[in-house]
Amino acid sequence: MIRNVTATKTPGADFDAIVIGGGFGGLYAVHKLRNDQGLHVKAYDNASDVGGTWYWNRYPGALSDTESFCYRFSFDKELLDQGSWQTRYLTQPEILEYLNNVADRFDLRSSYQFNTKIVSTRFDEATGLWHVVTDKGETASAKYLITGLGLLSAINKPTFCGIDDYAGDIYHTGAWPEGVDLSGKRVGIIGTGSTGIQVIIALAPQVKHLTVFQRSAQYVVPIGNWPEDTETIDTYKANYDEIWKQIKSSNVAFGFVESTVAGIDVPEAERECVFEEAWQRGGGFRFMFETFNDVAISDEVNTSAANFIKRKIAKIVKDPEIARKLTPGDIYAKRPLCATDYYGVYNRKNVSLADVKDDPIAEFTTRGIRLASGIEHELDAVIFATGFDAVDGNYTKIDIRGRGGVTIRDKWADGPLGYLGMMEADFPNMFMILGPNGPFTNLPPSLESQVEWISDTIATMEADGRSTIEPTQEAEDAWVETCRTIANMTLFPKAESWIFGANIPGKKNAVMFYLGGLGNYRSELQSVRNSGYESMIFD
Ligand code: N01
Repeated sequence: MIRNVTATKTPGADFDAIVIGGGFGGLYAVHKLRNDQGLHVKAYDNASDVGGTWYWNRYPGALSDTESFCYRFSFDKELLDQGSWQTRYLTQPEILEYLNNVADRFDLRSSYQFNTKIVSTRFDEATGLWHVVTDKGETASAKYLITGLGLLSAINKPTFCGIDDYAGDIYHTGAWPEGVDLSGKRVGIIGTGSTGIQVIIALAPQVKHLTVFQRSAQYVVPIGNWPEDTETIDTYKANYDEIWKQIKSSNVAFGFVESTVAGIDVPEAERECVFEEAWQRGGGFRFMFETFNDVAISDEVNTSAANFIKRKIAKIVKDPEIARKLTPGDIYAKRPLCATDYYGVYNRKNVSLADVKDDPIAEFTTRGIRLASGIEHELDAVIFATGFDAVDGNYTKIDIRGRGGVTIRDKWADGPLGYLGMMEADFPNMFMILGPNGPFTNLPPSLESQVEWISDTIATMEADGRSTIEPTQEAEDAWVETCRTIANMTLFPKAESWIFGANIPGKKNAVMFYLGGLGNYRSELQSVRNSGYESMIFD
């Protein structure tokens, strides 16, 4: 339903709610608050249209690694029935088209002001309102502030000596311009995470020469991106009630049943068979979580999985020296990667691998990149696939001030920490979608859960005539401690990755996620609601 809203319900405010962000989270928040609840909502996005992450990440090969049937919203049966796709995974243009359709279907664009950055937001204790200021100097006020700034959207672009003297083109995958043609060029790529491996696979057949600057070798399993026919898609549609029920009660929410078998109880030879089947089925999360329930918990089972992948690398990559460089030395505990024949790319004559852990990048020259050993790679273009300042990167760019003028930057000086991944003590009526200490999953079902909880909470406040809500500091500290305890039961903290902020020089390492799974997370949200929000302070 699309509702026409004419006036604010909040005296003295321009709007009832301000939403920042036009990705999955922001769009759903506008829909829930405006169309379902009849609130007067204003939304902003820096981009020229909807899409969020999928608006900016238009790099060659961009693909979701969540299967097509569940990389979408679940809240609208008709929208689910309209869904269509070609292959097991959605490409970036397909996801962007999907989000555009969602925006059309629910008339969401009419609430948005695009090409507009929010530069500051301030909570006024006297009026109980949030005030935002845009980069154009406009101001607006509202009772509720909902931030859908993106978990992985503030780009990380490391600086290198001499970069300004480089005569070629430089691109970052997270801000990819339209109309780039790299065919026939000598291209360098820095970074081999989920993004880098997709770009490498897509560009290798197009460019004259591709030089991969790899700092950490990666465990990559096949993605299994085969075509999906109408019959298969119809079967998903016919079973969506059970599918979404399962997803929302699962851990990683990737649309498969996670293993309940402990690998530690299974002989090594049998583990090998299970890993081989998973390798054939494809999917990074499937390989880590559908095989055994302790790949990311038990050192021994993790080593089995890692050794299995290492043996695959040795088999696939023809040059033993390149295979050696591609073989990871650390544990298998980053967000799992998957792609189509990643290691096979290195058998191509036009692809070379520079191990910049052994021989670091010393500087950019006018012609390319020089390594510490003195080797210079001449390049027409360099791609930074160097990832994101995850979770808080976009928050700390905005001057966000809560009670007493406390800034979010100060609050997060020891790393971004929050209550239920959505709220902060001293920041009343501010709701973050995918904020710190939220679930680590396939994101659409998690952010749907959050937006629905936010919307219920706001509805309760309005029904009860409340002015403000915020968590107690004790509740927030206890939630952060829960996140820490759960994370320490896994192997994830032992690997250096963006999950704990380790990829950004100078960023404090922090437990930024709730690794207890979506099902348990949803139960936690339910119990906060059922308790009458006893962990909250109301005004
Ligand atoms: O970023 P990353 P990403 N010199 O941080 C290297 C989601 N996503 O954009 O590992 C040299 O993982 C860095 O090296 P190292 C998904 O959640 C999903 O690839 O730190 N190298 C690493 O290789 C994913 O996990 C999809 O040693 C430098 C790379 O850059 C998340 O986004 C697709 C460097 C960064 O890897 C982030 O993935 C894409 C330096 N100074 C993204 N600085 C899908 O759905 C960094 N690196 C498939």
